[in-house]
Amino acid sequence: MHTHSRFVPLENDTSPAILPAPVSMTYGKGYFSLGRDTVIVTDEQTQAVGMLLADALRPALGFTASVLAEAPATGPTITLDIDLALIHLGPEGYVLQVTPRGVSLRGAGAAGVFYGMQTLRQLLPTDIFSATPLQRDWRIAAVTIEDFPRFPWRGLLLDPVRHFIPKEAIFKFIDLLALHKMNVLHLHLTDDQGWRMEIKKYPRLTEVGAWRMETIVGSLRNPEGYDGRPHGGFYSQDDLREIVAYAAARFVTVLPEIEMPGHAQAAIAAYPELGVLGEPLEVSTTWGIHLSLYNPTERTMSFLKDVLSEVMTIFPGQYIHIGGDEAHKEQWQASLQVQARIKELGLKDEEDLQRWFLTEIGDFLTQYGRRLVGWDEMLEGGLAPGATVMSWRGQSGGILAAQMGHDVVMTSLTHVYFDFAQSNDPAEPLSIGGYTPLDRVYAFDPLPTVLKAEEARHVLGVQGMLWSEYIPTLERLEYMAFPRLLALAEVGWTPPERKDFVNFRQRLARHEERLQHLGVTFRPVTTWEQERSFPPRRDRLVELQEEL
Ligand code: TNX
Repeated sequence: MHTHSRFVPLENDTSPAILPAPVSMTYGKGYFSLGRDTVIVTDEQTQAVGMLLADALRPALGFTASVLAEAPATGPTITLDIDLALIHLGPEGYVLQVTPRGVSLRGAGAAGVFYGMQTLRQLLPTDIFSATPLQRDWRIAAVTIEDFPRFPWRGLLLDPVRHFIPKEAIFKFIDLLALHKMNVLHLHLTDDQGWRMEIKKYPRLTEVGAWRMETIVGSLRNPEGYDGRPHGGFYSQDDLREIVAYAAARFVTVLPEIEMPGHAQAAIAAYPELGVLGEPLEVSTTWGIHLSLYNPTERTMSFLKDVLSEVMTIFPGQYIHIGGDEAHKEQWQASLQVQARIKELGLKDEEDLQRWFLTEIGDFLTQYGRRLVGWDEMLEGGLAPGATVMSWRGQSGGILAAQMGHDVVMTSLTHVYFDFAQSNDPAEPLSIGGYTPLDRVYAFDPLPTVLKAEEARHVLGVQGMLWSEYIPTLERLEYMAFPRLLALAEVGWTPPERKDFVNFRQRLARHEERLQHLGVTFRPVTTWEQERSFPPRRDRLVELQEEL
C-alpha cells in the first residue's frame, strides 16, 4: 500500500536538491558568491579534480576559473585538499564547507574530493548545468556537509549488444553516473546478437560477429516480422582504452563482461568450431534464451583465455565478468563429444561441467591477479572459489552466496531492471514488460535482514540493469534510465534512515531542470493518482516462466 501523499513542489523552496542525499548537512549564515575573481586552489592529488570542476562550470559561467597550486593573498577561493584526518569517512567520503569567504572541500582520497565537487555543483543554482553562458548570481548558501557512501559498488549495466551504443553516448553515461556518485559501468560486450570488442587474435569476432542481418520487430511474444536492416558495431581496443581512461578520471571503473558458456552465438557464428554443433550459425536476429553453448574443448578454453588476456590488457579493474547465466544444457546433453568430455574430466554431469568450465576460467583470471564475477546461476553447479556473484533472479542467490562467504552485488530483477516498464500507462513505449516504477527502485534494500553482520559485509552494493532488446535509440536508453537511475544512486549512497521518497521526489523536480540542461531525456514524474488509474500489467516473472 502506498501511503505517500500526492507530490506537490514546495513553493519558494530554495533548499538545494542534492541527489543522492548526503549523510549530513548543516546550514550556516550567509552565502558564497562564485564570480570571475573566484579561483580553484588544489594540491597535487586534487589538481585533476580541480580541472574537472573548472570544466564543469565553464559553459554556464562563460569563463574558466583558474586552477592554482597556491591560494592568492586575497579573493574568494574554492580549495580542494587531500586530508588524511578524514580517513574515517572512507576513500570516497568528503567534507564540504561553504562560508561567505570561500569553499573548502576535503577528503582522504581524490575520489571523495571528486564526489564533494559533484555536491558543490548541485549546491549552485540549477542553471549552472546550462550548456551556454547565463547571467546569474551564482550563490551558494553557507553549509557544512559530511558525506560518504553506504556501499562501495554503485553500478549500472549497459548492453551495447542488443542495440549498439556509440562511444560518445558511453561518455555521456559515464558523466551522468559520476554526477550521481556512481562508480561502476558494467559493459555487456558479447552475446547471441553481437560481439562488440575488437580482439586482435580473432578478427572474425568483429568482422562477422559484430553484425546481424536484421532485427526482430515488436515483442518476442507478438513479433511483427523483421526490419530487414543490418545492425551492428563494435569498440576498437583504442575506443575501449579511451572509455576506460575517461571513466577512471571520473572515478568510474569499467567492468567488462565476456559471456560463457551460453549467450555465445555471435562468437560461434564467427568461429563455428567453438560451438557444440560445429555448424555455421548466424549472429542472432531475435531475443530470448538461445541454445548455442561453447563446446568445452581444450581449443575453446584456449580461445577464451586468449580473449580474456586481451580484455585484461584493456581493462585494469580487479573484476572481470564472465556471464554464466541462462546456459540451458540441451546441446551438452545431446552431444556424444561433450558427454565423453564429461567422463574424461571425471565430472558428474552438465552442471558439474559448467562449474569446471568457470573454475578453469576463474583460476586463469586469479593467476593474473583478477577476480571473476558471474551471474547467480553459477551457484547451481557449485561456485568457483573466490567468485563474486551478481544476484539477478531476486535476492536469494545473493543471500546464499554471502552466507557462503562470497562477495555479492545485488542486481535483482524485482527492483532494478530498467528495461522493465516504469509505468502502467498504455502510452509507454514498448518494453520487455514487467513493472518497475520509481518508488519500487527507491524502496530496494540491498541488505536482506536475514544476513548476519559478517555475511552482510559481502554485499558490495547495487547495480541497475539496462538490457536493451527493446531500447533501439539513445533517447529511449536515457528515458528508461531516468529518473530510475537516480533512485538507485540514492539506494547505493544514502544511509537508509536518511531516505524519504516524498522528499526524493521534491528534489527530483528540481533535478529535472539539471537533466534538461544536460540534454538528458527523462520520464517526468507521475502522480500516484495518475499511475493508479492505469490497468496493471502482466507480471514479468510470470512471463519469464512462460518463455522458458
Ligand atoms: C535476462 S539478467 C538476461 C539478459 C536479458 C534480460 C532481459 C541476465 C543475467 N540475463 O540476457 O537481456 O534478462 O531483462
